[in-house]
Amino acid sequence: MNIVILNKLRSKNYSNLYIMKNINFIFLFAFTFAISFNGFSQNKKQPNILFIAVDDLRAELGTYGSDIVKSPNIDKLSNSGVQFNRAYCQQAICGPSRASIMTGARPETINVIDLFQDFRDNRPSIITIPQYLKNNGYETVYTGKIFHGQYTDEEMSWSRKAVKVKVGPNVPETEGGYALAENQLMYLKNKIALEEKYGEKVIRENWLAKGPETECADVPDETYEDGYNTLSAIATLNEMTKSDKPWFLGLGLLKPHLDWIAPKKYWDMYDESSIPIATQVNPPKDGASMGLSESLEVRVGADMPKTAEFSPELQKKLRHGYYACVSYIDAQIGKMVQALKDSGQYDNTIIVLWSDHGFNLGEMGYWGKATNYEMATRVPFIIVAPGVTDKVKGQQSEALVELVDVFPTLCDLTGLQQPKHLEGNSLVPILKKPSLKSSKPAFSLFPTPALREWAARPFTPPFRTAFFMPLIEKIETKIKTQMGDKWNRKTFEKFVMGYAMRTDKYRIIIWKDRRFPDDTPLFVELFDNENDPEETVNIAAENPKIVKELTTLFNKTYY
Ligand SMILES: [Ca+2]
Repeated sequence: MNIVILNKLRSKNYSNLYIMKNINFIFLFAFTFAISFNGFSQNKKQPNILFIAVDDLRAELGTYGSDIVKSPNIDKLSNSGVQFNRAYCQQAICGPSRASIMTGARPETINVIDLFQDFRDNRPSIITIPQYLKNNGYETVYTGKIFHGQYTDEEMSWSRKAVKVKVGPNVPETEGGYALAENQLMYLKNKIALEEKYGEKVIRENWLAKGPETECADVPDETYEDGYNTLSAIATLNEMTKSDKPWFLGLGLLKPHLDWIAPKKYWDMYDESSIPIATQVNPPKDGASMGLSESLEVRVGADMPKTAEFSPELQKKLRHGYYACVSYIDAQIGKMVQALKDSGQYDNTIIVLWSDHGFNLGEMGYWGKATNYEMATRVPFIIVAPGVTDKVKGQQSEALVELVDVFPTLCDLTGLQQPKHLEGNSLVPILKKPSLKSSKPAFSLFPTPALREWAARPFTPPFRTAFFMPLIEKIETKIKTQMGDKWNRKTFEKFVMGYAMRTDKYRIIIWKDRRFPDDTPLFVELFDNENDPEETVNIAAENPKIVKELTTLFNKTYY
């Protein structure tokens, strides 16, 4: 019965996107031998770079002190290089964070502060990491998600395409990202129901059609994109090692980004009943009302409550899904690093592992990533640099560092001059001596998270009137109550920016109208992260002297 409905729905052409994806998936790779007579080179002058980007991975891993999360391969990687314990993204959402690390420039510099801006429109001639390496004799290639969405900078950053691989007959097709028929059905039914109610355009443009938020299916790793992309990255690596050219290989893993879908064997690594849930579930006391949204992105799943709180059982299930996804991508990282070792090039390859931002799994009562707080801005970050980190491998750095530091670091490690536009600092001194202190604070920003969570752009008018309307009204009421006569929807939607600065001891978040940066801030939050690591209380009002000092430091170092 279900299959009949499913086929009927399919025949209505409801899922072109996914069919297209599957065509890619089964595309037969025509194997051609490009025989190189240069032979294998073991002693290249310039090192290769394996650049592993993980989507929405928070710093909750074995090697970051978690007793719950199973991440043996990342833990091993950390023991082979230097782990940064206080690394921060520049904006806790995919597009801006990725555009920033890849260009080595801050989100405002490239004017990418939401998911719908292309840095090439704003800074057409800015140089990206792979582009710079390509211009300096590197082969540059990626699989999966390195840049966000459609802004892949195909022509300028990359010298070649990744190898497409053939997967076996035991890999099922997915629809809506789901492998199980009942989940595919739930996705299609939900999509049709929503389109009938709100119109096809609203649903498509706001990405509101989903199936369940989680899936546990007994399928091979290659059923889902990360498993496939890892195979593709390994095949590409093996092809590139036939040449003498140094290479930059980006492996962009899509999990643990929503939906929390992973093969069953990774779910089986956890006992759901013993997974702890968040205990600090309140927004910061006296915190900014525009600082937290209402978990809209997670709520969009077909099986999720649209306005109600999440029960403890649901929270355990969601965490279970997130952790299964972490173990799934961890296994892909293990395969990739093993393939690098098998290729004979491990000793001449820099490995960078990073995530574009963290994620709140119920902490502060919030499920999502769009904040200026510690949990969402802090990221796991590990560098293995042969010849540099060998003597200090396994050490961990407590220095404050930023993803914008990656570009200058890679320049130093490859012996290339740093392009002039770079806004970060090389981390090579810290890689050589991980006990070094920070030389600067770390900066993150986010425009009015409460009113922009979804894609970091102002909610579109149809989105406001679709099923999230009651939550959006709740958010606006909170902001109006706190901000009084400063409230103006247009201002808060379009122009308010939260600037976060993390120092050794504090996090300050200065909320400003971007049009008037020299005016008195609209609101200030101050957290004592040394004594209040969960950022439970805004202590700005009682500490005007510290606020003044940190504001001065911010004005001096950020601008
Ligand atoms: Ca992301």
